[in-house]
Amino acid sequence: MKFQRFLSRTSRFVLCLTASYALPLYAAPKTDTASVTRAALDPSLVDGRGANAHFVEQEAENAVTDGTIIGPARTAYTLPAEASGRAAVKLLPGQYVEFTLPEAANAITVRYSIPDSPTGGGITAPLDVSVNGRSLVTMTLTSQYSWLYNQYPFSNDPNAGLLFPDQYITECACVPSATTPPPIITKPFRPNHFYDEQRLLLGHRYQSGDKIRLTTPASSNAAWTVIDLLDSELVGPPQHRDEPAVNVQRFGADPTGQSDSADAFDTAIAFAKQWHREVYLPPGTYQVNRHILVDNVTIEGAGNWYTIVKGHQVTLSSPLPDGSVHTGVGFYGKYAADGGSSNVHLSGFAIEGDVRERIDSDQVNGIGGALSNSTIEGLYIHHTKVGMWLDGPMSNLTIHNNIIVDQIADGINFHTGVTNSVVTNNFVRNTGDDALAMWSDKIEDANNTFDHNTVQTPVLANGIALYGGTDNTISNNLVADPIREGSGLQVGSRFGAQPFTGSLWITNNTTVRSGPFELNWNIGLGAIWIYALEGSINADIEVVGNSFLDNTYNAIMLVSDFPVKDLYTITNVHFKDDRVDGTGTSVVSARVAGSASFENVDARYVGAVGVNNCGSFHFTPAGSEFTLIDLGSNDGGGTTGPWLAPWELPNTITCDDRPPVVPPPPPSPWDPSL
Ligand SMILES: [Ca+2]
Repeated sequence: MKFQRFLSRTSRFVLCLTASYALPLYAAPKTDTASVTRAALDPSLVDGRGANAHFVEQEAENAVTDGTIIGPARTAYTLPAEASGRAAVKLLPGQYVEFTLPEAANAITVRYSIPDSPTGGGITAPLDVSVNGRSLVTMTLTSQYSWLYNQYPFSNDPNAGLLFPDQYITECACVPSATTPPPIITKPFRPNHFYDEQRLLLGHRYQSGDKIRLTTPASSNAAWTVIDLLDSELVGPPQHRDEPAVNVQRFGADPTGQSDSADAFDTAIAFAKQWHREVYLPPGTYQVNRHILVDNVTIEGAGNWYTIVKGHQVTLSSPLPDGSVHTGVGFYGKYAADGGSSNVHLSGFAIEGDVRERIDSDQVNGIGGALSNSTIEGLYIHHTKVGMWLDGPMSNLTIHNNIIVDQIADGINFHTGVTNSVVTNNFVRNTGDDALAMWSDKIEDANNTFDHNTVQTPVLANGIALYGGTDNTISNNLVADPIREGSGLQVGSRFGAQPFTGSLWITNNTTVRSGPFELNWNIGLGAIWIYALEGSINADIEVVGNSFLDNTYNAIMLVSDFPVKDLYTITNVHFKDDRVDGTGTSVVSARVAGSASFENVDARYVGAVGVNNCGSFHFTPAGSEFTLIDLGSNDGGGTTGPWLAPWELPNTITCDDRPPVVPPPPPSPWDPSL
């Protein structure tokens, strides 16, 4: 999403009265060693929100270890910041972390980080897995898919100088190439995307109470191994399909992964379409190093733990018409310009890509093209650029029950005229850009729903982002730990998107540890960030029933940008029945002209004055250009009093963008009397 290019390079917008950068430190929740969390929270605090996953999650920082807990800390470009719950365990060679299984399991997922190689490109290192003291297997961890550096769109070279010395950078608050003497740039510059995850079938069903120990061998070549969390799961048996389903192995597909199976897939698909049958991918690893074109076909695997479609990146001799200079494994519908695809149904397999750098013109996504009247269900998508990048116009796609992790860019993006489509019960972790996005580029996305998805630790940009569109719904999602240049939920007139029209419903979502620090603006964001950069936002936006938990800075931000602050406004946003449990600074930060209404928006543990109202920065005697409409029952507050105090209404200037941050206590059950 070419994020950084669009950010303000000016600090003029920041009218700070104080400059306290004290970053919050948070106490880890006290939990027993078998404790299951969701987004590092007691599950009761996020009940009904997010995806209903097949696995249970345990944070390493709550487990038994002789290593060192790192964090909690939220400063970008650090290992704790990118960890779930903003904390993890660092193991030196010989050290371990041990989890007690909370439920029966035969499979685990380890989220970890190990160092990069000195010149970039990654290393591999061992991790011993034992159960109840008996050695089981040694995993081979890798950092080949992690560790990016430098300015957007990043580099794998930790020793590189600035990629764009002619661009403003916040570290020196200068344009390095235009500055004398040149600023000293610390290398590696802006390291990020530290983590990766790996799945392991244990080969045996273990019971609740059994102890899974992860040990870094004393001889490990990795100077350290950071373990963030363990997911454990009882995976069902592989799903077999007999005739008449078309088995790709009949057409020469190789389940050992030794020989290329792409042509066999094509032949099987053609045969299946001719005879109106489904395609079956039996258990195995199939090497596919290009797109598989899908149209009017059903492809089913044996389950995403068993059927793995795996590719390596291929450098093309000349660019493709779509601009790609690489290709790789992916299932693609026909592009809309070629008529698009329809009636495609993909389920029950994994897509393992090999994307290690960000090249925006490359189509190296897990799923791509246009897929109307289609379903994508039960996939596990790993190490591709974007998990699912749909290029419309297209309509009626259902994306259900998928896991998308360790992406170079977005998780799922509805790009250009995607309509009447649903994204539900998906789990998205460690994307390198927006985890879930609708981008109304040229043609608006309309009548779509993102519901009951879980998003964790997008290392850049937002958990869920909407750039234009009409009558879309974001509901019942759980978004945790956005890290930089984005927030939990963004509504933005950006990236050339069509305007917001009709209504936008943002209902019953929960964000946690969101509202991060905006490095380029040097201010804190809000967990929901409404951003009028390229035009006014005046569609009906209903923000109802959401919980914004443990906000690093603000819960709600409405903002323009300094060069356009007198051009664009935000109006017609309505907050109702929302809960704000803890803000480092304010509940609302308004840095734009316009208005919003508030009804039964309750808050507690508010770290600064409830409303930071800068309006459009004219500071006239008439007050701020932004008006808060109080529809009643906006209760609670912090040490500075009620969050929406009468003296702040409707438009008292309270502009203080950098008040001291007062870290709130960890989220806890909500007091119903509020
Ligand atoms: Ca963690």
